[in-house]
Amino acid sequence: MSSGFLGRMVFGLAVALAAVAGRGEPAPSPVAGDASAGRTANLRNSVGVEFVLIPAGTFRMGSADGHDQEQPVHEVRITKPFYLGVYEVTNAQWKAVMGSVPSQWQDDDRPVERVNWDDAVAFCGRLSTLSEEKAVGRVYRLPTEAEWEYACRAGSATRYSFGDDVTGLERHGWFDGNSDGATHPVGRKQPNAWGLYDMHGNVWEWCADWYGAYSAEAAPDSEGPAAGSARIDRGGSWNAPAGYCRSARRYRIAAGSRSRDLGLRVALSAPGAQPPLAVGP
Ligand SMILES: [Ca+2]
Repeated sequence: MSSGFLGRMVFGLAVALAAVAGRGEPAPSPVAGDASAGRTANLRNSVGVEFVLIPAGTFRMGSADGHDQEQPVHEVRITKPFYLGVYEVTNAQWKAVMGSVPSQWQDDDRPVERVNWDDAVAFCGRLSTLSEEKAVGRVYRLPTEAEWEYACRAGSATRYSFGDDVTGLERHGWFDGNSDGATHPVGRKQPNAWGLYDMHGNVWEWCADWYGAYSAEAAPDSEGPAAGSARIDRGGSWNAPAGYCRSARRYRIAAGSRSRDLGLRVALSAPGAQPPLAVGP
């Protein structure tokens, strides 16, 4: 039951600032001396998870014409740059850290799925204890919901990171209109302006927070409510209608849910990320 979208319904920098400017989209205000030097190389860790540095900044979270859960639209400040996975965590990466693959579709380069919130947190924890990661002090975690939407928007204020026109989703993500009923290898569609792939669609992605209603004001670097009864996943999936893949769309879900359309993307606080082990393309 929990393995399908309908089942889930029941519960119902270093970024390329130049590229952002080139698309005519507003860039967030970077932390002085951090992102101002333009694009820096992505970070790639010891199991091949690649990260891009997301600059600090401010954005409008939520959507005035979306679901009630997305309102009120409110300003959120992200005060520190952080690293976010360029791709969803793949089966190969999950296996390298956890030893086996739980997914319905097990190809190395497809996103891992059928992992619940505790599994996702355990992955981050175990990844952080690998000797190569520990040696450089990297502590991995799930992104907060605010970080996730901020990174998905990549400076945009539109329904999707690429604009308001839903027809663009075909080029940017796997959803129920183009997926043929399955996950797809990560990174095959176009990235957003900050170089992140599959933020719209393919698999939903666990966030760190408890689910809670929005308020008109949010504390900087909000981590959501202190307690709750459900977690959050974001971004829609291969099994979701286009509207569920919007940047602001929230999905409230039990922490114990394992679903073949739900995976994760990993975050890393920037101070622990130095020095990079390897330089990406
Ligand atoms: Ca996704």
